[in-house]
Amino acid sequence: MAKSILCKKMILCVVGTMALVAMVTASDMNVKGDVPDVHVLVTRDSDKCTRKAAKHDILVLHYEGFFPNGTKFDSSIERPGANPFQFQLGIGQVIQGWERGLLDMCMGEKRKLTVPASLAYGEQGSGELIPPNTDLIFDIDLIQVHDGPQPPNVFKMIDIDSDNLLTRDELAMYLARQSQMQGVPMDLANVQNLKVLNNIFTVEDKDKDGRISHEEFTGPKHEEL
Ligand SMILES: [Ca+2]
Ligand SMILES: [Ca+2]
Repeated sequence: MAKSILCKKMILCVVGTMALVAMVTASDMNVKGDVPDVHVLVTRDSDKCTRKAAKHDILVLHYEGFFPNGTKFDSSIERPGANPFQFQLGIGQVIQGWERGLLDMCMGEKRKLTVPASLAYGEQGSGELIPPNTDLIFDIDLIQVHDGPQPPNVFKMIDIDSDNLLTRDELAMYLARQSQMQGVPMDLANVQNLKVLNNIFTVEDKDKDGRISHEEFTGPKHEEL
């Protein structure tokens, strides 16, 4: 369940490498206080902070998720085997609230994240488990942090003409290539990809000029152009 529950939106999870992540600037990384829109409370300091979680690191952690009324809806500890949850930070594998709220966290540290619905599952919710427009609270126990692989520069892969702007056509072609590689039948891919395309433009084209600039793009793009 961890994977599906933590996918930002099902529609985006389908896209894999097109995962959208928040580019958190250095000024957002004041994790002892409030990261914008995610409230971060350090509930246990690390004894010896040998490593802090950074973008593209693999994080191994235990978590418990609660609704604002205190009802627990998910727990990595209570699952059979109690295996910790593992994912790569900064590539859209988890909700935005985690992407932002776990940055700079030390191995051995515990945090309580209060995530507004907009940085969790938003207006859509997630399946039958998370109702629409639900704020979520997570207790996180960060067990380990490792180096993760450098993700592909998705911006470059989409920007065929290298003008540092993504058009709808470029994104449509990219999504079609992805579907083709995954063997999705073309009819199905066309329908799915149109939804994904619209969704991505709604989120990413912040100035609504019909193109996604390098600055606007929040997926893997590396910092260099
Ligand atoms: Ca372009
Ligand atoms: Ca734009």
